[in-house]
Amino acid sequence: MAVLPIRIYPDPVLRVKCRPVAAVDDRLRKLAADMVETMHAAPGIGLAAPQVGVEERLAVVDLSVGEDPSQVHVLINPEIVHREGQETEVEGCLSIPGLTDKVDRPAAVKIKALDLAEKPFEIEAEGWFARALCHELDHLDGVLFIDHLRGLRKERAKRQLRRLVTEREEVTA
Ligand code: K1U
Ligand code: ZN
Repeated sequence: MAVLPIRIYPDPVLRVKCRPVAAVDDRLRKLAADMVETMHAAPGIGLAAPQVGVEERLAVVDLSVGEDPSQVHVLINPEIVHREGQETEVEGCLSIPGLTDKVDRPAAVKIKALDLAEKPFEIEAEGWFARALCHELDHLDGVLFIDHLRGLRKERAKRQLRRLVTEREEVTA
């Protein structure tokens, strides 16, 4: 297994609508394992394939951040089939380090996906689990949490993002 480099905004791969996974083979199983290791190392509660430069519909979520193996979820070709209610919490993104803001998300969701044995399964999630799943599924469509901000929050985030991008350019120059 390996810790992969995480792509950072404004990397164009973060804006791609990812293609469905065609087959669960050794390559995909290794990618999923590497993504779990990368999420734990970050540390984070989720990670989507485009964040490691892969334009395929694969995401991992673990609210225990490596503490409880039973909470590791690998989702292949996931879809939201039901959403309910609304909650607002502050969230961040491993691809936008240094920026957090309040985001409205469904309070509960039902997700359909394939597991690593290519078997369909459903997850019913609420609270932070639902939030993490929605955040990761957004990544698969090239959507970032900043896209959910409106009004003054959006303007403030745009200013902060410009500053973060400039700071990174200075560091990498
Ligand atoms: O996809 C990502 O960028 C990962 C992101 C997921 C996420 C965060 C907050 C709300 C919804 C989804 C993160 O994991 S950011 C780091 C984080 O939230 C965290 C890190 C360590 C312990 C607990 C949380
Ligand atoms: Zn993210």
